[in-house]
Amino acid sequence: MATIKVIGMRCGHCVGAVTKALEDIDGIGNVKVDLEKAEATYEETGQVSTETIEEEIKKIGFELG
Ligand SMILES: [Cu+2]
Repeated sequence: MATIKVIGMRCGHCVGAVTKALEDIDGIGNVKVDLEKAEATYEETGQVSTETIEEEIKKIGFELG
């Protein structure tokens, strides 16, 4: 289980967008996003780099904390 900070989420739509973006990355599964904590947790089901995660999060308008 890994935890990342995601900056910029304001509502359930943001949570949904971040959840989907992370779920769509190969090597990531079981994503849970917490709006109040500004955190996402996930399981690593394969090799995935922080750069890949950062890129996908930025694409949809958020930043890693
Ligand atoms: Cu939102």
